[in-house]
Amino acid sequence: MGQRRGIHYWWATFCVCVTLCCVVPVSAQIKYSVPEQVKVGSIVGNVAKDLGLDISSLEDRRFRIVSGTEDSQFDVNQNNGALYVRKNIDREELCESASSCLINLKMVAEDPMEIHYVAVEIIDVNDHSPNFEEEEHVLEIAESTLSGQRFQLPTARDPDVGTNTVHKDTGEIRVKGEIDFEMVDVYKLDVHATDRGQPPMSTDCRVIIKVIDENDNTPEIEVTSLSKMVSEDSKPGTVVSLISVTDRDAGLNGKVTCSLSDNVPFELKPSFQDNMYSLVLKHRLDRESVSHYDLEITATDFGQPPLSTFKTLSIDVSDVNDNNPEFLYNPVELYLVENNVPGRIIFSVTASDKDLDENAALTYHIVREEVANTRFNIDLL
Ligand SMILES: [Ca+2]
Ligand SMILES: [Ca+2]
Ligand SMILES: [Ca+2]
Ligand SMILES: [Ca+2]
Repeated sequence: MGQRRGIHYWWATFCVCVTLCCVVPVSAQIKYSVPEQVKVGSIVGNVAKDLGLDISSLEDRRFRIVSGTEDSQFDVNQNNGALYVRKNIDREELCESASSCLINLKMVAEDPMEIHYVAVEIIDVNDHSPNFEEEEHVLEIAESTLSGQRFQLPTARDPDVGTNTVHKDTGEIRVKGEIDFEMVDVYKLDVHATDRGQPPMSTDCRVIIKVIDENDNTPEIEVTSLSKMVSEDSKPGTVVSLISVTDRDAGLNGKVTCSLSDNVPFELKPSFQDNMYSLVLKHRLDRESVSHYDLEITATDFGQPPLSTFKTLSIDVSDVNDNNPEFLYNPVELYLVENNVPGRIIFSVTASDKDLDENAALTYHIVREEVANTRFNIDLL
């Protein structure tokens, strides 16, 4: 039993000795900060002094940085213990978009061996301006777009961090008034993206907003000339009216076709000029049949859905003396009793005329009397 306790004691002592022999002093971490792009050779801090090392023995103890590659941004001066910038520091290259950029350095001194960890925080400098994905951005919006509607702009990126960059979610264009293709069909804006660095940096992006036409205008009919009175003996082909149609929309939305009401002796003929029509007589007229026409002209665009407008032209047919008077009874045969006193009305005849006004005003004459020495006279009643 006593021998067994002795073995345990020996083993415990051995373990403690081994552990103590492997212990290397490790200091609490020291942290420096340095801005990126600082001049090569700049002193970050006196690391030997801050670690409490004897500066005169640094060279003998081969005090050095052991972490990282040979390409390290930092080195230590063994003569004075200063940690200095060995090559240009680019925070964006080292840490990309990380908000905090920390470089950990492992430093050793030999005889006796000491290990120290030093952290260097790289402070961002506003050395990049925001950059748009494209120099020119084309945006197409319908002219019916309501005020307040938002459109995302191309993203501007800035590799810096914090206030030196731009927020990736910002950059919207908001409609703040009425969009009317017929007033303005294209807007050209220069959008300015600025970071909040000191000093701020900015860049521009040309934004071209193309307004897409919609069929929001009905065609308009303008009567440039009109003969309100057309003689009934006018020849077919006689121009009665000139009409122009317009539509403020573009493309098919502004292309217009014109039509005329059916069953009328008129027709619309397109002119050699765009959107001009002549209203011409198609057949001969007869005032005695139809003395007045209300012609309805319809102008319709090719939009989807199409829009139409209407106009009514009133045309009177003027009379021409193209009808002979006609007696109500012809011939008339009558019997007359003898011994009539002069002036006595013995008979009345009636004739009518389908024409109008003077063309229908009748006078009566006796044109032939076979009995000699006229005994009859005819007067208007
Ligand atoms: Ca930067
Ligand atoms: Ca920036
Ligand atoms: Ca339109
Ligand atoms: Ca239209």
